[in-house]
Amino acid sequence: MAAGLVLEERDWLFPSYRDTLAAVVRGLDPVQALTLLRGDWHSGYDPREHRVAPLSTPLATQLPHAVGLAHAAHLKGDDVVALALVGDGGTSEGDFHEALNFAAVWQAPVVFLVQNNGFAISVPLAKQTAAPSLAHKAVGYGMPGRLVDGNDAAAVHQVLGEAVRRARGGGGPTLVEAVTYRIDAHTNADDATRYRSDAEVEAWREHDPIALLEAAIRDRGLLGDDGIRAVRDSAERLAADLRTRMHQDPVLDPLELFEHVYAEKTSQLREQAAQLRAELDAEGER
Ligand SMILES: Cc1ncc(C[n+]2csc(CCOP(=O)(O)OP(=O)(O)O)c2C)c(N)n1
Repeated sequence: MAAGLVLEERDWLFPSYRDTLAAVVRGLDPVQALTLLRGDWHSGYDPREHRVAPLSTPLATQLPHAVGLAHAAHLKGDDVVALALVGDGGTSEGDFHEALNFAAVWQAPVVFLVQNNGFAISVPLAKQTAAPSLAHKAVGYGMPGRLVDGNDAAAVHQVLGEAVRRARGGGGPTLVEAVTYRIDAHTNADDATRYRSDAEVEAWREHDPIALLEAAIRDRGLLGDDGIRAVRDSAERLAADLRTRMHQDPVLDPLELFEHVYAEKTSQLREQAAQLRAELDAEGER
């Protein structure tokens, strides 16, 4: 969430497939943000409108894209920053290496935020890397690395804010590792009890970021019971509205499949589209 808050309107967010909340904080309708996961469309929104790149299902592919955009902005003299999000598992991809290397060599205005939630599906971090931390990897690329408690929203906001300011001021890229924990299974096809203990999960529940944020807000006297209740109620209303709208089954034109694959359709795509149209017409006549 903090990731979506540190950017200016002109900046760009490059989310992984997981980062729908950061996209919503950038102003996207949650239904648009979740369209990809429903499988209806490659992207449920116009990336240029909100400056949110399409959610990226193949791990880490968004990182070189972010560097390319940031480098281009830098060359054009635009003070645009790109914030690129990735999971701990994504850091093992070649794209991670290429992106960080190019970013540092070009001093591109890009910030990499690794959300280290301990697991890539069933693979724990210890089987993913032998580095002392993921933030340490920054040293080898020649950029600053920052390690932050990912469950402390204010700390994440501060560290990311500094990194974004640094990038905007010409100071180049930063790698931020935010340490957190995946309380639930990866998906409903994943049985997390097969590779971790209940005790481990319970220990992390004590560090629930929402509860910690609520406590910090109360401690500072920013909100009392009524204010907290109002926030909770509005979140429940948003979730209920989202469930209702996600369950509506939109009527989709199968021929949309061929849209936006390329800026201009190739001859093969046009042929395939014509073939599908003929098949659909034949079905309709049956
Ligand atoms: C290139 C690639 N390989 C494998 C997958 C399958 N896959 C989807 S999610 C996932 C784990 C991702 O773990 P991590 O990067 O730590 O992110 P998290 O989902 O935990 O936020 C894998 C292996 C994929 N989407 N892309």
